[in-house]
Amino acid sequence: MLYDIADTIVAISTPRGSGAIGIIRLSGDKVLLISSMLSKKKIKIGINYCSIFIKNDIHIDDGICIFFKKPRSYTGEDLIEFHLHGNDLNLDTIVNEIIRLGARFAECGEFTLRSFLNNKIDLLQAESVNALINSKNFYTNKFILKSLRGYFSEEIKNILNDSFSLQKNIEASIEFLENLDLKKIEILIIKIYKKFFDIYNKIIINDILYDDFKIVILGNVNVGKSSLFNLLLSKNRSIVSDIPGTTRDYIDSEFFFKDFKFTLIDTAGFNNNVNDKIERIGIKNTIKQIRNASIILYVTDITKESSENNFRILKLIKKISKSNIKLFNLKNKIDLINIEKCITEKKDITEIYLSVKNKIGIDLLLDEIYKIFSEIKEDAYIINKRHYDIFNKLKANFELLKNNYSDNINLDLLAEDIKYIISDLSKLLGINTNRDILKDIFSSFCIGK
Ligand SMILES: Nc1nc2c(ncn2[C@@H]2O[C@H](COP(=O)(O)OP(=O)(O)OP(=O)(O)O)[C@@H](O)[C@H]2O)c(=O)[nH]1
Ligand SMILES: [Mg+2]
Repeated sequence: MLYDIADTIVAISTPRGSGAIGIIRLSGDKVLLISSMLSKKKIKIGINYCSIFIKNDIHIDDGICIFFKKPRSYTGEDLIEFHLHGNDLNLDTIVNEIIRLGARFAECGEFTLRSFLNNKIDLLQAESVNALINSKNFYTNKFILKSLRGYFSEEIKNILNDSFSLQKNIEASIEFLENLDLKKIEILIIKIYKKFFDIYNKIIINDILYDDFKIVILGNVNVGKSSLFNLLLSKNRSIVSDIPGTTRDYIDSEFFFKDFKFTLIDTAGFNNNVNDKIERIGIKNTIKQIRNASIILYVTDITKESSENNFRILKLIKKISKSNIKLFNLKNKIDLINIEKCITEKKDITEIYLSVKNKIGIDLLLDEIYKIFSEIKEDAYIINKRHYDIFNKLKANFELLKNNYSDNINLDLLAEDIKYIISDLSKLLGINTNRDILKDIFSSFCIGK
């Protein structure tokens, strides 16, 4: 069951703690009445200066109150925002007073849910609101904003409308064979198939863009991992020494590069004969880091490495890391054998010959990392796991639709295929979505959004 959307709801919409401004948001039929009681004045549409009074006329704050009259508000209902001083104690007290006056606490994401239920936005847009709030990467935001503004939804709606036309044509042909217009059905199938794959080729499900983007530095003891970590961060964060096994635990730090924010992680080196208990724990932690990594920098010492060992370890890393991992083999310490910096591609591994100590070849590495992002086309759409699963089902059904048409036209099969396609396109937009699924999606939002 979804919560009662007839209630008037209230929440603090700014983060907890002390702040210059704290915003309390109210939505529903009673907002005007409650706000007038709270401020002892008549609230007009737009900005109102107001004082806030609680029980027995205690004057506790001054601020502004903005009234958005339905349907021209975020939720599509009457909505009021109080912009007050950002003191948790005051804000909590005022929220309790608002509840005493007839509102209830908003559930997570309930303001956005109401916006969705009142057809202000569709589900793809609602999910983009949450993605934008939680985005960990500046570069991601312009892609998310595009979905939030409805461009992605427009493309999906367009295919959905064509799918309805196709469905109508197929059903009319099944019912009255004299209506059978194979040419028209074929044109429509080709049209929606192409439109779908145009979009499918633009979608990216990628933690590179969505999540905290983790770059993990791995390798045997003493190869120069901590030296690289410090060099990239431009500070001596990790201890460097010529004693093998200097780094025992992993160390992480924020790493800013151009428009991107990463988490850079230095790890304990592997050792072929792990006999120390702490070292074993270090390696266990390293394996955890490999699983969460988006880029792995596997560092080797060019004077000591064996290609057999490298091959074995790289294979192992690939096995336990994410499928879309970007893997580098950094062949360090070229200064010791006097060779030039260079870069080569070997299957899906990029090899870079460099010297961390002498700062040679680091530019090659940074250029490669930058490329991973800059290669993403401007017209890409970033999607989440829910969308990705639906897109893959759609892909299979579009293939079936096309095959069922070209093999030997069976109208009943085509009708079945298009029914699934319409159902999945609708799921993307949140049309006729089961309330439990909605609750599940919106429960990951924060309170007050
Ligand atoms: N000649 C040379 N020495 C380097 C280079 N990079 C690092 N070193 C040296 O290699 C030694 C080990 O460096 P670290 O950065 O501590 O290596 P590590 O991989 O973190 O080692 P552990 O934490 O023990 O696993 C230090 O003496 C570094 O100065 C390089 O490019 N050339
Ligand atoms: Mg180290």
